[in-house]
Amino acid sequence: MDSRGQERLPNSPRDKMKVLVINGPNLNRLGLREPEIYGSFTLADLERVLKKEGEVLGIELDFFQSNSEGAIVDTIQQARGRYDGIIINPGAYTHYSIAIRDAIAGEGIPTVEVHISNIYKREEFRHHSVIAPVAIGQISGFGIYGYIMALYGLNNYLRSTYG
Ligand code: CA2
Repeated sequence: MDSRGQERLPNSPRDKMKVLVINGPNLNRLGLREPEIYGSFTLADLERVLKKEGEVLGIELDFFQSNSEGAIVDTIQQARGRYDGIIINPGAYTHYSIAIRDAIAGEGIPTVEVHISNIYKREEFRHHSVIAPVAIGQISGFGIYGYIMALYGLNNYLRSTYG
């Protein structure tokens, strides 16, 4: 809903485009542990960098991190009508959360999946994503820069699809 209580339309000229960035379990530890895999940027650093990039593109960004599957599902459900797109790193839920996959598919909000590490170069159990088939695309292996790539990809997708 927008400020006048109207259903929000994707990329509506009425107000600024809004994107929600969701980070799943353990990503609150970014920069604090395993820097050789996930780098030395903290989650707060990532949010600051993305916010700035959003300003360049004219996109307002909100951020959510949770270690709980249910909280992530609730957040995706509540995003309908409020956000034009979602960028999600579902963490380990990537590999088995049918609940998060169903929420993304059910709400129909264009969603980009991001992984900091290259999941295909790691253990075999990380090679499969149950989220990928309901995402518009997946970015994996570019460190936190992958979130910026996702923002640009989503921006282009939304403006060319609805603009
Ligand atoms: O590469 C990614 O972004 C992952 O989504 C990260 C998940 C992992 O389970 C996926 O297979 C790939 C794990 C997130 C753990 O994040 C930490 C960050 C810093 C320190 C410790 C954990």
